[in-house]
Amino acid sequence: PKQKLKDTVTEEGGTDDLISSTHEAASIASHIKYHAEFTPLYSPERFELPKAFFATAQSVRDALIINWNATYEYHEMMNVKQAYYLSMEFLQGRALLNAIGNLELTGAYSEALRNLGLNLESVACQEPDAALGNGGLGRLASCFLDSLATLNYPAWGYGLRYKYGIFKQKITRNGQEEVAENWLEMGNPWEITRNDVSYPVKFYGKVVGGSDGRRHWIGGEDIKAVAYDVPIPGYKTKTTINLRLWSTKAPSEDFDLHAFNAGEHTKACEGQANAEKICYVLYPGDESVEGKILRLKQQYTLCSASLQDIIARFERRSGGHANWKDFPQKVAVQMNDTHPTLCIPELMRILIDLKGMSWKEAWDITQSTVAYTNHTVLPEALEKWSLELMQKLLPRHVEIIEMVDEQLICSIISEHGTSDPDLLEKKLNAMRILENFDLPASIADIFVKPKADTAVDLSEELEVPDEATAADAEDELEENDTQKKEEVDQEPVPKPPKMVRMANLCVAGGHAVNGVAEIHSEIVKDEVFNDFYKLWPEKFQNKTNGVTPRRWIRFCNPHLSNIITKWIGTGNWVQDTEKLAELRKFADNEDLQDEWKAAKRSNKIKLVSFLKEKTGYSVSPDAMFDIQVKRIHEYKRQLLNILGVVYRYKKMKEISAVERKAKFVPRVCIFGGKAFATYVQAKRIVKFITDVGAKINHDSDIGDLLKVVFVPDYNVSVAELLIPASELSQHISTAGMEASGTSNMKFAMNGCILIGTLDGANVEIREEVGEDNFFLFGAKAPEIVGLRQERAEGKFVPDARFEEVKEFVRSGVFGPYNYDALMGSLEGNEGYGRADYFLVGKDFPDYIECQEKVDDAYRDQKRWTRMSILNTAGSYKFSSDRTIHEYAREIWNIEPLELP
Ligand code: T68
Repeated sequence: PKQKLKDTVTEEGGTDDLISSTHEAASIASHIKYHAEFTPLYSPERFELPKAFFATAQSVRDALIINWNATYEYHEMMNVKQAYYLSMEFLQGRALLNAIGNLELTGAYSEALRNLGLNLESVACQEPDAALGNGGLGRLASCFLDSLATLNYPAWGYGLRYKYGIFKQKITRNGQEEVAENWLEMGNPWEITRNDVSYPVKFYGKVVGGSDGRRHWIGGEDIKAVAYDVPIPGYKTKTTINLRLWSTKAPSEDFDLHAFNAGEHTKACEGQANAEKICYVLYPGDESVEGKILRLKQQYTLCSASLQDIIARFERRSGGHANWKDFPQKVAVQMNDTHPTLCIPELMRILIDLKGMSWKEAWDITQSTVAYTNHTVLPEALEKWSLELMQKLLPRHVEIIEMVDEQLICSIISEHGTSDPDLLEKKLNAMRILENFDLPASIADIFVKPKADTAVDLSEELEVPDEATAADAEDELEENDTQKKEEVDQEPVPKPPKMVRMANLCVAGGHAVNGVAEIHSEIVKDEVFNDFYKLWPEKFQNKTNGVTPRRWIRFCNPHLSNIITKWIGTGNWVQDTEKLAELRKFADNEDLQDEWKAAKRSNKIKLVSFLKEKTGYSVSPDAMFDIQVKRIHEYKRQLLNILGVVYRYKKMKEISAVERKAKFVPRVCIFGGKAFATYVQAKRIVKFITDVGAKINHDSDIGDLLKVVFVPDYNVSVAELLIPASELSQHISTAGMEASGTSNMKFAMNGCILIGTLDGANVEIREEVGEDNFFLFGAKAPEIVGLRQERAEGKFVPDARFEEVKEFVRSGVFGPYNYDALMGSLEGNEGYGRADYFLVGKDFPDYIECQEKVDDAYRDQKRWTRMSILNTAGSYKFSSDRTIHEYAREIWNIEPLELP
């Protein structure tokens, strides 16, 4: 019989919560060998690591497929309500260790590979990260899938199968350089191509009225979306849900054989190339018109293919007698940010034009089905599309959006009345979906004295767009651009372009709107969408983010996990994180403290060799590991961190070696993160950090007292190594600007202490771990507007230490690079724009004083370890299981369904 010794600590500090039987390992080994031979992707001669990874992954996939099929069949049979998470991004990372961990087969695989002369960890390292996302938003989607499966919810994810995910970041003497990463080059063992699941998707063309009274959209460009399924296993459950990713192709009849045979090879392949390029890259640069069109095509492909698939499933499960009123009782669609907003007009279009429903019926169904999550309050990040562009690409959707806009106008009027036309106009301008768009005639009439600029041009409003094709749409848009530029030369006041505000459409079209942390959801209600909140208070909710404790502690930090299991007395904190709170009672226990420190140290030692390999820098595991890893963005204030480091360095240089040792705690300051390729200021920050590192790390006066390391190509796998090894982590955004943050949760879970502002989920983390166990500094969200105002009025007097540090940077100590633009952005310097919009100067003194408190706390290792334990204990709330339960109950209205 199989002997499973659960929750056993292995010699190495163990990866196993399950020791396999010899029999199980032998059967896995032969399965791996089978795949190496009969599902070959490599030459037969050698069984080397890349091939071993593939064969191992294929053997795991077989197990996943069995569970995937069983789950699918059961859901199909039970016909329960299902949730669909639509996201342009899924940042999955590697799948192998996660899958075998969830299947409780880590021990067995480890032994099987050992018997084949290999080591599980080295095999796992062969897998490229699936990096189909930019950052927090994409990673959140992946954590949600893990929780949905683990909690047995009937749910699927829908996304796009980008050929190139996020770029690979190279750090050179110029700072960041981007290189395309072809993650599919060696094949993807986890995906299942569904050649039988594809849907037509069209663009451009025209809309005509049919004899049946319906509107018909005749497409100008047709492609098809093909399904690729990625099985998502739950932890210790059979439930295996699906992530369905769409890839785009031209319909097969699109290949022009005649042209090809006539020697016009490029022309013959044009259709194929055009269709395939839609799924080429994650977030294509959208500064050009072509880039914008491509991004909108991506968004529409996701929405259209997913909805066609969802509807086909609904119809099939209804056994050919679809009762459309039941649709919202069977389907919930969650839009991850505004990127899938087109779901709203697309569902309306399908219901009205194809299923023959009335506007009212279709609207009720759509509203009860879709919901929207907001992830940002930065005004420049709220998505808007040019109406002109959208009208060319999606003419029928624009008609529908105009109707929704009209309907919204009516709601606004009934809320505010017409007695105060100025107020009404203000509300309409702020809330309408269509921006810079005249009022429809019927509505303009209600203004007692219609103003000249709100007078109606009916012809423009109701005009049916001309037929357009892909090629002339692009030409025309560019022509219009030039025309506009010429017009600008003559006309003093150009008309602002008409835009579609996607967030407003989401709020109007969905039944729920949620923020991702309490403070963020309050800002959503009180500021960004305040007018909507007053109109529909019942729609607004909070769903504080969470992270999966499987990937983010159990599998990435087995050593600490085993200690936790031992002290709590059970391993089921991995599913029920509330149990972590029981660690509180042992926070001062010396034995636990010793074990805790040993785990941290072993993780630090692992990181030391990784850093050496990736950067060439040697760092001491005795120093405090202080980490800031996240996308490089001015509001996240990596600049505040590095200026703090520079200040520390300057102070170190001003005193004797003996004083230096007494005054400063040795630190390794680690940075990581990618800057958007066209974000110039963010790239300067990367360059600055690497220059500071190059100087300090070679300064023999300083030695191990201070090191600065920029880890290149930060991604999910790198995070899995960094987070368990960190002791202090920085979450220092300007208050009110970080919606939530999720790495803060991962760090706290792994016993890392946070230094941060009262922003995003920091607020709730601090509440849970306790004020004494969080290093708080900085201005509070409600003060920010006033502080910016003060600056603008020239009333802000910067602290002398801030002036000193900037001066030091400008003096050239960090090399020949010209830092004027970077330092200038922190001053009222006109040439550099926003005059310290992110308030680095304001928070600097408080920040460096807080960092001194960090040093003091670290000197007392007992105190520090206690703080560390209390961070893990207090992190129980931040499991994505909790978040998913809340979405399921309060937005989707779905129930778990466990396989019998
Ligand atoms: C992040 N947003 C928030 N956006 O910044 C972060 N945006 O506070 C939050 O924790 C996280 O979402 C999850 O809620 C993003 O990551 C993007 O990546 C993004 C991508 C494309 C367009 C706009």
